Amino acid sequence: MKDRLEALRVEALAQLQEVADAGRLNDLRVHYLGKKGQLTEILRGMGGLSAEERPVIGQVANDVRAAIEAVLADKQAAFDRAETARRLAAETIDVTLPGRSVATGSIHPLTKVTQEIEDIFLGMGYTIAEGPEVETDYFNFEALNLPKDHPARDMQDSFYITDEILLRTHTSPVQIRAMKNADGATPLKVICPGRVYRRDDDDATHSFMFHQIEGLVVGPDIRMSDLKGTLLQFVQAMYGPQVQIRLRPSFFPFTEPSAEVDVTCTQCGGQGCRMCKHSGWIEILGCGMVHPKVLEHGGFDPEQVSGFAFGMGVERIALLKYDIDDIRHFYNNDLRFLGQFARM
Ligand code: 2NL
Repeated sequence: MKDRLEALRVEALAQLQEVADAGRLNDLRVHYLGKKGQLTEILRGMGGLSAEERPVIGQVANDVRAAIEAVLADKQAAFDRAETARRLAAETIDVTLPGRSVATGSIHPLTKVTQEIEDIFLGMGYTIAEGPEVETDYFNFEALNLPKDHPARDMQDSFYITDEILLRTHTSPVQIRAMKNADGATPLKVICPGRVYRRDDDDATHSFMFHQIEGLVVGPDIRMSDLKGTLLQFVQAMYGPQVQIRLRPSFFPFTEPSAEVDVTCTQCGGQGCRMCKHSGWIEILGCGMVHPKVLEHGGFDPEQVSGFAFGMGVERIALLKYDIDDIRHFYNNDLRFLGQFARM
């Protein structure tokens, strides 16, 4: 039995020397040391040994097992090292390569301009109010003193959903709601940004949907001079301290008196150029003193308080600010256009 064990040791070590890969190494491990392996096979005969022989043979079997295990472990370690080296070579990472940059979006120019206008009025103590884009005839027209036969109320000019419900044509209804919510408390200072809708054929300067920002102040002794000073503050914050304004008489059903406001041309400074059609002035908004009937609809007594209001088109302000020639650029979502407003 001892001879068989020694023969097994010689054979096993010889075979292990030849092993060239980890798979074959494992096969040999099973073949010699496994549960049904050669060593176990020989040791089955231990039962037939005498009490003196048994510890001697047991010692030899342990030596043989230890010798085979030692070579197995050496070989395994060598294969592991080789595998690690192979992977290190194959999986080399060049940490000096620049990273992949993540494509970032940018804020839409209309959003930027809206936020800029909001910030200017927030700085003057105004709050921001928003309201529904689907409105009733009452809030969109009636409360604003637009008579039943006014052209804006025509099916041709507004998007009606029913006889009484339509897409708002301006953000003024939000201001009516703001007045009602104030419940007679003054001063009320609010601006209302949002989308508005008018039935128009789209062209370079018109769109069926556009953005408006309206402002409203109500309080005791609010005057035209307050309106003019506020608008001067606004345009100088928006376009620079050198910009001047002028008011021209105009008409809106919801204000009396009413005016249109021009700024000195943002392009030429008032000298005259293509943009201001050589007049030196550019119209940017409409305004006026809130009509007494509109104050009443808002829950205020026109004998006790007065107010001013103004409204501007965000697209128009943005066209002028960035010298853009066609309003449709704002809606096409062409990244070559939008990308120009990244971090500007
Ligand atoms: C324009 C002119 C304007 C108003 C809007 C207004 C709102 C209330 C009462 C009185 Cl609740 N007025 N809004 C007043 C004057 C002009 O907009 O050309 N917008 C683009």
